[in-house]
Amino acid sequence: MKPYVTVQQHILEQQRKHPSATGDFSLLLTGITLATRFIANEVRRAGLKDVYGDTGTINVQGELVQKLDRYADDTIIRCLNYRNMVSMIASEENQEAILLHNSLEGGKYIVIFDPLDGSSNIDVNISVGTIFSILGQPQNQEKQETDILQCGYKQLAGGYVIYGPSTELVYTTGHGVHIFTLDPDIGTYILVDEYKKIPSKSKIFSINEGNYQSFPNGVKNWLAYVKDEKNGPYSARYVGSLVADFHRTLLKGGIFVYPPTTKSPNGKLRLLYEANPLAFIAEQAGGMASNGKQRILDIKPESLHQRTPLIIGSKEEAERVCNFLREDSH
Ligand code: AHM
Ligand code: MG
Repeated sequence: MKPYVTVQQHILEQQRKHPSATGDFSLLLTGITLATRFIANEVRRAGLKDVYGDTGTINVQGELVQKLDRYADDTIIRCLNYRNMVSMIASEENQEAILLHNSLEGGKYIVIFDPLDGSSNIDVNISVGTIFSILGQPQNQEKQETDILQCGYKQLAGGYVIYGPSTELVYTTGHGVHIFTLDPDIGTYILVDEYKKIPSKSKIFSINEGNYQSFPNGVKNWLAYVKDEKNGPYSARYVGSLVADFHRTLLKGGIFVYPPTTKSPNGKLRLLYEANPLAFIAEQAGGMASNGKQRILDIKPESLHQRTPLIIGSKEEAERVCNFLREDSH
């Protein structure tokens, strides 16, 4: 019989592979999993908010009904502000990074996250997610917001939680990609898949074609390729929740593309808390992530909320999109 393994056990096991580890890192990841259990619980009740909220402002506990992204953001911050482990937190919800611990000893880690990705989908009961990226805090210097601007390849961990029909946690610390499902009755994430690999090719493409007119020619040419009978048939799948589109891509293979558009000339998705952690997972799963010109994990960030085009998924499919983009730029 397959043993049951909880996410805490798994993280401790991973940590044993690093003899110098102090346990802080495991504690930090435990803080993140705790936050996502709170958020999963709240997301599950999202449809009831208006019913219990009367005017839409007060919930059954007599508290102000918060927008779910604000709730998710506050919850993650509360769950991470423990034992001086985290120096700085940054998220999509806050313009500036939040400095938690400025002492030289405390604060070994920086955590960057998208608290509730795809939150515009909540109203229509479609999966949303939390994405997180963990970086090391440069030591022996005054901590400053620019410490966050590290290339993605320096991430210590990256992961996400998808709040779908079940709540699933996917993470990597650079030793493979591991997937857990939350058992809502016992409130614990249980390991369901270790060392997950993306199928190297798969005929699924995922892109918001409503923006077709403003795509670069390379993307238009690639779309012509996937729709050409002799190369297919390809299936089109697009949720509009990055975590959901990526999770499908991880499990079934295929390619997700968010190119530059007239409205978002640098792409729409954020480098530090959307593209980087997912790129780390994609690469660890044998896939690929690029902005069309370079590896996502090699991009040197210049600002916290910087955007990037994103081509992510099965290696063969991602390379094909990049080749079409390259051909067009000649
Ligand atoms: P948000 O940060 O405003 O929620 O936008 C991010 C979301 C992603 O989850 C998703 O991949 C993308 O926006 C969808 O964008 P579009 O509606 O332009 O297709
Ligand atoms: Mg988002």
